[in-house]
Amino acid sequence: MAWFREARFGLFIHWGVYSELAGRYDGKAASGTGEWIFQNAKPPMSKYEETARRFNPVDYDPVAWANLAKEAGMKYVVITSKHHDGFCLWDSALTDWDVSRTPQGKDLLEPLAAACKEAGLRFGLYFTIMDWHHADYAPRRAWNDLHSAHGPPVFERFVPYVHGQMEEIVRRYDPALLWFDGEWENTWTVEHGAALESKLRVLKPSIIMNNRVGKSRNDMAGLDRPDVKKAGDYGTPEQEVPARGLPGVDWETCMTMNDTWGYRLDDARWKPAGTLVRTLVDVASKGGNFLLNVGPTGAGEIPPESIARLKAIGAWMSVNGEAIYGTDASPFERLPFGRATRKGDRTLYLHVFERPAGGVLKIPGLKSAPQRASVLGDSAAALKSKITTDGVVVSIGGTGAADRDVTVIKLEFAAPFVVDPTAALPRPSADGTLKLGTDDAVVHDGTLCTERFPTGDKSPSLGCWTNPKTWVTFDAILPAAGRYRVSLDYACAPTSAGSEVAFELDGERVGLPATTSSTGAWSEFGVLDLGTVELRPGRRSFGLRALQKRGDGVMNLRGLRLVAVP
Ligand code: FHN
Repeated sequence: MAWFREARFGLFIHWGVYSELAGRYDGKAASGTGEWIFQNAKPPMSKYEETARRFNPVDYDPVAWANLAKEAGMKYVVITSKHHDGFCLWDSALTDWDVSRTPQGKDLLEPLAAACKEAGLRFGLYFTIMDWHHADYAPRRAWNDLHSAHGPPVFERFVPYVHGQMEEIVRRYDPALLWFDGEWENTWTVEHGAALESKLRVLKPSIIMNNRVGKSRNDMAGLDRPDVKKAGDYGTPEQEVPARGLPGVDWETCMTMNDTWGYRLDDARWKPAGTLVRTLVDVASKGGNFLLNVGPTGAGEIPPESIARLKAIGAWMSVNGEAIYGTDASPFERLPFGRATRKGDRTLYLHVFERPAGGVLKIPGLKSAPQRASVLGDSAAALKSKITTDGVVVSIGGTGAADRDVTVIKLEFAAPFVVDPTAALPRPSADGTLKLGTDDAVVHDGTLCTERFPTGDKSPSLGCWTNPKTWVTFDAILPAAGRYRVSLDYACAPTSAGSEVAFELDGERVGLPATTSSTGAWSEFGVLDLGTVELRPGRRSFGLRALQKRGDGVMNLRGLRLVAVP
């Protein structure tokens, strides 16, 4: 895993005949992501197959793709050799549902493998188990009209097809990594995964495989399931950064730049480049890799919006890459200004998201004085730092880096640094009030979005709580025992009034569930009383779970407030 851990950042490419459809079928926009169009628009497979005759990537420039990944600071590339529609980007001896049906009839993987090698990038292949095209894949899609004469699918005839195709692509392209997917339907079993994994380990012992070769991921989140033996080499959280990383295992968050993996002409919901830089930093600070996706068009063009973002990330990485590559997770549970990464125990990188007023950065919990402090990109100039009873402070004002998305401060130590990881966890104020805001929240089993009402407001709220399985915790330090009244600062539109939430203390439910009422709108906030709790001193964890969602969302949550009561 050494190169993978060093790399930290890679390019995901979703490309296939669906890219030619660009999210539209029969003159209408289909729902969902571009690469799922066969499942969502449900064309007969015989019609869908015609797309291959139009898939003519005249603008495909694999050298430019590899160079773009390199310029972005990425160290590996993973391309879809075959997605769920079963279409192969290479000329497979085991099917003709492949590049041989396209106007050019050319292998599309080989030139990219060569270009990556030339650019010094590791080459990886995505491969799906689920195959909507194959006659023996089960369950067969009812609108696949090609196999009526074939009789019902026999999955055990499909398994050798997977093995055969894997052998083809591993022997032909010698990939460093295999990115499995589509393993979640019941027909693919733990045993199928284990057999494929061991075969591949013999074929190429150094190959890295993700956990989706077997059945050990938890839901779509990609976390390892405790009840199933671990499969593959690393976990695959998708479209999310696990709140505390995945301690003890290697992992990689894969993410789109807009809302689709495969190209959709109408998807303009691009994340700003600065957000993507912060996500990369967030992932690295939790010890993971970031696999960022592009969906080229059927003609083979990476959308200009993706190119612009990759270049912007690359500009940041060219200055700050040393704070990402080969780093370890942050020693701090929380930092008020951003994130940290480290190299061993003598180098700390502080990723400053919020520049401190007055230019003095406080690092609560850092108990060792650095020998040297500097800003990446301007390492010649040493910054002043000193140790205080609350941690180290570094003067970063006037470093000339104020306008960057994330400024990185490097701290070097003469001896191993010492950290109190929980120093920045919230504590009650002198009047006995403990205010927990969205910055203190840890979101589990899904993602919530951050919204500000009105725009620019200092206290953001957590919204988009459409998945009732998603839940939130707040951790805090209580210096003494006490009795506290608990309430939520929340908003709820009339259509969602009546959602139920439960309050938990250290993982145990406390009191009766509370029911939301309308606060007038998602942008108007009110108070929801959760009752009174007795708290022991020390670290306490407060949880909020949705028991019932009414309408669009559970609530917009701006914070949790505990007020000491006699
Ligand atoms: O269904 C796919 C999806 O199309 C896309 O390929 C992502 C990438 O991780 N994986 C699947 C869902 O988990």
